Amino acid sequence: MKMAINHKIIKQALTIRRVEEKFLDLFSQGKLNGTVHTCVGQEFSAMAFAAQLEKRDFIFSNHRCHGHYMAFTDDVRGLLAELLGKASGTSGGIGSSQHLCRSNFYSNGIQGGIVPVAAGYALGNKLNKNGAIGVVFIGDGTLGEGAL
Ligand SMILES: Cc1ncc(C[n+]2csc(CCOP(=O)(O)OP(=O)(O)O)c2C)c(N)n1
Repeated sequence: MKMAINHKIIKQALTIRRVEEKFLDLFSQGKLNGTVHTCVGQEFSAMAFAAQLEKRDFIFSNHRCHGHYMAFTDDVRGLLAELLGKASGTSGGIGSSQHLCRSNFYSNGIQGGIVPVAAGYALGNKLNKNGAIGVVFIGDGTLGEGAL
């Protein structure tokens, strides 16, 4: 089977990798505001999901949310500023790595906590009849935690 190469997706996945590597570097220098969990190796899953979504759709992500955020919002500068604790960051510089909130994207590091929140958000959307799709990202280590 012949597969088309989508250069835009590859470029964005490489951007995600570079940003994550930069975060690891900055963290080891003690320059980040808070902790950092990267999504190195998971860049294409972020791109694959984001490519299927529209602006009205929404994502809830977990502690490894940077790639999902960049893929969905394209807001690399906001993410960089956020982890550096700057007011221009995604969450005003106070949320840091795990608490991103902008343009229908939300993240939280409490394992098992985002699924019921996303379900409530989806219910609100359903009541509004806007037809939005919601995606929740969890890892296998989250199964058995909280409402899961
Ligand atoms: C309620 C809760 N308990 C414990 C933790 C600590 N914790 C952080 S990451 C993690 C494991 C996550 O595993 P997984 O979802 O598979 O993601 P991975 O980090 O392995 O990619 C745990 C238990 C947490 N964040 N929230």
